[in-house]
Amino acid sequence: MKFDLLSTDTGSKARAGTITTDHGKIETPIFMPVGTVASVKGVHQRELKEDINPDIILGNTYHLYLRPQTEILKKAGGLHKFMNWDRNILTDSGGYQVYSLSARRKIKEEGVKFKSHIDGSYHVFTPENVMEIQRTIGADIIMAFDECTPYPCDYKYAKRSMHMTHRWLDRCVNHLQKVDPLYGFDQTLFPIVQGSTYKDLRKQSAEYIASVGAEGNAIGGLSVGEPAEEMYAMTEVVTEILPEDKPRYLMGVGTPINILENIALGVDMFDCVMPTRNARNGMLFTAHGTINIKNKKWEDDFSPLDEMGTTFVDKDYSKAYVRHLFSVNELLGKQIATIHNLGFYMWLVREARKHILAGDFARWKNMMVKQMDKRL
Ligand code: PRF
Repeated sequence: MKFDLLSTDTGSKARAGTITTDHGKIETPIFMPVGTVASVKGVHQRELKEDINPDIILGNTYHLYLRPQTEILKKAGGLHKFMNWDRNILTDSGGYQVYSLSARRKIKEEGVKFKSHIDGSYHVFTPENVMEIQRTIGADIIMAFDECTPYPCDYKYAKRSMHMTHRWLDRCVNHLQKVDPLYGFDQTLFPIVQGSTYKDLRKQSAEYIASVGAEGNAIGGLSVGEPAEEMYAMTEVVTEILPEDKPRYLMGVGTPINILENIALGVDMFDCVMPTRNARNGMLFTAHGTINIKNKKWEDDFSPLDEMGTTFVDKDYSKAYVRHLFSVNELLGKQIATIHNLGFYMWLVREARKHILAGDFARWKNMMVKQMDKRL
């Protein structure tokens, strides 16, 4: 994997760059649509590629390990082939899903024993077997096994957990040194900074992660319920320390405003279920604020879904029509809303990139943040 830093904004720490992997180029800043179980919910791969056009999508180790199971993905020749997606894929390590989804879990130095949220069966994740599972899934970028601490989290726990995440990282690195990629293309490990909402721990964690010298680095443990200002403060501490010449990925963030604010702090990569999940509940993101399309006020509004939108659904369908689809619970409503929201998120990060390259990102960002902070 290669990262070319093309430009840093003058009025902020925002960066524009290009990541190159064996599955192509990723233009940063980037938003990665979430395809948890080998599907970006509600969107066909053809629409995803042609209409939304992301350079990379995300899959989840926790979910894919439970279903269809690693064995099936191995037989398929990896996730790219299984789901017919020939661009980049990143898999999260399960270090977050285990804590947020599993029915029960026990965290020890060796690893995490957890109970499946699907059938109640027991499983163990260790840094070593999570590397093996991700190797078999076959993503281009794989994540270290970590513990994402909850919010709030007391200092003592946060510190102990952070040190364990660092030791787990060493085990991930050691394991990967002993094996080769399975499918003939490179897989790149990203370590994850933790440290809860404590500046000194964040600093210590970022220094440790930086010392490992990975090809890219991630920031975890944020967007777990803390106030946005606290999240930004932590991002700022960490991006000051992580190497400039490697991409930085802020995990599970966030709202369109969160994304722009974190780009301004030097983050290059994002993922979040928000555009897809909220779409299925009728929440549409636009450059002028959010819309609840289920609202009666759209009943006879025959204007395009989003006049400024960049995908075909924005022009082809009216607000009244999409509101109708939601009120009669038609699948198509959710599909249209998903394409709209993902199209909007992609537009937002591409526009951010243009403004970074043009040198006026900070001014544009402040204008957009004001403009998007509305309910229509
Ligand atoms: N760790 C991992 N995945 C994650 C997170 C984390 O801390 C977060 C935190 N918002 C989202 N996804 N492994």
